[in-house]
Amino acid sequence: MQIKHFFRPITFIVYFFALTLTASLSWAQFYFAGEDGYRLWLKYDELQDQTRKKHYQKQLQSVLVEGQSPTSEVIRQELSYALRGLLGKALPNKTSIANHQLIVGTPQNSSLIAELQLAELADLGKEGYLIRKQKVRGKTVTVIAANTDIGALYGTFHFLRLLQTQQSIDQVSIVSAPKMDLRVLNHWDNLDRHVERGYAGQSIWDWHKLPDYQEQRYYDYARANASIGINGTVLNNVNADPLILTPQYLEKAAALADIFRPYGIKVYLSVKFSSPQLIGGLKTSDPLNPEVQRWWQEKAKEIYSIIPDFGGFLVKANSEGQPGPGDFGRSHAEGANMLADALASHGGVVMWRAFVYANEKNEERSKQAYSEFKPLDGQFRNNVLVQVKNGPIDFQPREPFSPLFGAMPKTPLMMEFQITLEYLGFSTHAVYLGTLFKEVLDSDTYAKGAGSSVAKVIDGSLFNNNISGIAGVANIGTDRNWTGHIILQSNWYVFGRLAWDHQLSAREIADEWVRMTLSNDAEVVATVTDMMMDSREITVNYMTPLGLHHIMDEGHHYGPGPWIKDLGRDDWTSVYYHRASPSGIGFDRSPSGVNAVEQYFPPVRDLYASPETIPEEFLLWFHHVSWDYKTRSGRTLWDELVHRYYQGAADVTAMKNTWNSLQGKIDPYQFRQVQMALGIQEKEAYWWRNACVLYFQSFSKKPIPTGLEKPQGTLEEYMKLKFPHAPGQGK
Ligand code: BDP
Repeated sequence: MQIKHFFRPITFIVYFFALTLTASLSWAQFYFAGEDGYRLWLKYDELQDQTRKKHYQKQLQSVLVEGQSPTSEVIRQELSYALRGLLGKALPNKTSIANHQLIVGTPQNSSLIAELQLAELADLGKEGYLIRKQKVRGKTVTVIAANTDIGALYGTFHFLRLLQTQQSIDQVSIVSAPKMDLRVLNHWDNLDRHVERGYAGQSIWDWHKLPDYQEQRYYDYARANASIGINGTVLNNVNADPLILTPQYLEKAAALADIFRPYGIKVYLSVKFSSPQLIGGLKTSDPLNPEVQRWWQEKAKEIYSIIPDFGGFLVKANSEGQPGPGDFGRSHAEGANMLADALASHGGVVMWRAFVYANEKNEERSKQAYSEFKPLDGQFRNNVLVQVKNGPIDFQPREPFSPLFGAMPKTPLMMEFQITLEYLGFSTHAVYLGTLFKEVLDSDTYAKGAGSSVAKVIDGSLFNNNISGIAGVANIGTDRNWTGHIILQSNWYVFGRLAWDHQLSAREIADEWVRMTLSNDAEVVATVTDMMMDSREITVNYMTPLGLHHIMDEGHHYGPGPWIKDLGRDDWTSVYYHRASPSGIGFDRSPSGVNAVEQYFPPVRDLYASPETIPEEFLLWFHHVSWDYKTRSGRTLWDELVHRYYQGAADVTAMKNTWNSLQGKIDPYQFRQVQMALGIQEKEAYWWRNACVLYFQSFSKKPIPTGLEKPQGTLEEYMKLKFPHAPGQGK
């Protein structure tokens, strides 16, 4: 574990000269040492509250971690590292059993825990744990017990979280098990280390130096994931390079799998459907061709011979130019099943993506995934999960939930969220996604009547599926702070926490994260948590209020581009989605238009069908309304739209000021990083506001509502801006 960036003599010399020569330079520009963000939420700095620290010290004078497995060793290391940090002193190495105050283990590796005959363990599965005060041989101790070493590791991290967030451990009694089986990060990382839609540096996988060079970062990545219950990682981009399946790269993937195994993390790979042709020398990749099937079976055998616990494949097929079974006249089910058969005997799964749309289909884009996949329900092998993006288009700042959730009862549907902020400001906009994730997970599909939430669909409880899962497109890169922005570390964090337990609230997770990452100071916690809770709605307001969507600039998706038109495909343009005209704005997906609402169950379908009953945040997603349409605030649509854009931008200024009020209460280096990013976010929020309002005004021909300043700049100026080297572009 690397702790801080160290004082370097050269920095000192440069600083000294700078200071003497330039009297006007402010101290605040330089930080010799400070929290650079590398340690994420696992900082374990010494507790400042002395009473609490002493209290913990008394209860943790001696710790026993049972077991000899690599995972037990990880638990031992983490506990000793964390307690040394938090409590400010090393634990004694050995004490007699009678003196232990914390015992971690399983009935298999600990006779002390076996003796307790903990009945609750029966319901906790392979990953659950319990933490509680318990009499052991006549003495009350804290016990962290699980059925497996991995469960004990998760329990340990939970226990440490209690200390990090300064909760009482006097009467601790916790029983916890994950609600979903597969809790997976999807890295859109290419083998040349470019990260598609990545805004935090390069890929953390140094493929060139693997398998021999094993970076410290790989271990810290595993620790961070284990601490929030993430148990799988797809190493490479869904737009997959077929080379990933060659022996050269499999050996590298195996090295990572070896590092991750003690942390309970399985490795998965994205595969290109045409691999049999591209690297196997076959003439076809037709899933019904026996030679193709044999090729995949041999490939699976080869993978499992070096990665015995390999998780399986993630597949993007017949989507955005990727090859797939459709190229051979076969269905998605036939393609997925062929791969599933190759993996089944080894225990692997296929995560088959439902993100498909094709120009030739002549069907409105938002409807296509449903039309293509719903008829296949019941045709997939039982080790296939269909991975569905949260909304029917593409990770927009706000989308209604995808109508596929609830529509395929016989198929385990896996959620795909995007943690990286491709459409919400890259890595310079502070947008906490906890509220977005919760909004989707809590949406009621009504598939089996009221109470059929999306969360219940994907955790498998609504339809009793045999397996369940959730994926998040990672926002991780080589930036020292991992995610390009301190606040955006919280999105990795909240994804893991909700994957474990979707009933937690976005606020309590934000609160936890702030305490562990920034400070336990009451003012910091309250202020930053509030800021985070509001942040996504603010971004929706300055980017895509009232149900607008897909109006960003083309290709790189950076900044506003409502004017984008005339691309290779209509459904890549902005004008296709907002349909602004002199008479009004919005996409008529109601029964009088393309009727996308028919894909939802009643009463959602009926609610969405009319502008009068639809929740206003989806108004322009489903309806084309006139500029004079009366919104619920009493304002006309035009006035409301402009107000929202203005409100969003003004709220970023307010957020920046709020952050500034915390100076001195947060580590200066962390503070400054966020402060600088907020400065960029503010500029860009006004850019979005001005560009969009001016553009839509060219249709509405209406004045800026009284009381609001005129937008700065001209539409022409905004339209001329070009960013050929914006980061994260697809290749
Ligand atoms: C889009 C991204 C593109 C991805 C695609 C996908 O712009 O880079 O390849 O999603 O999910 O949003 O496959």
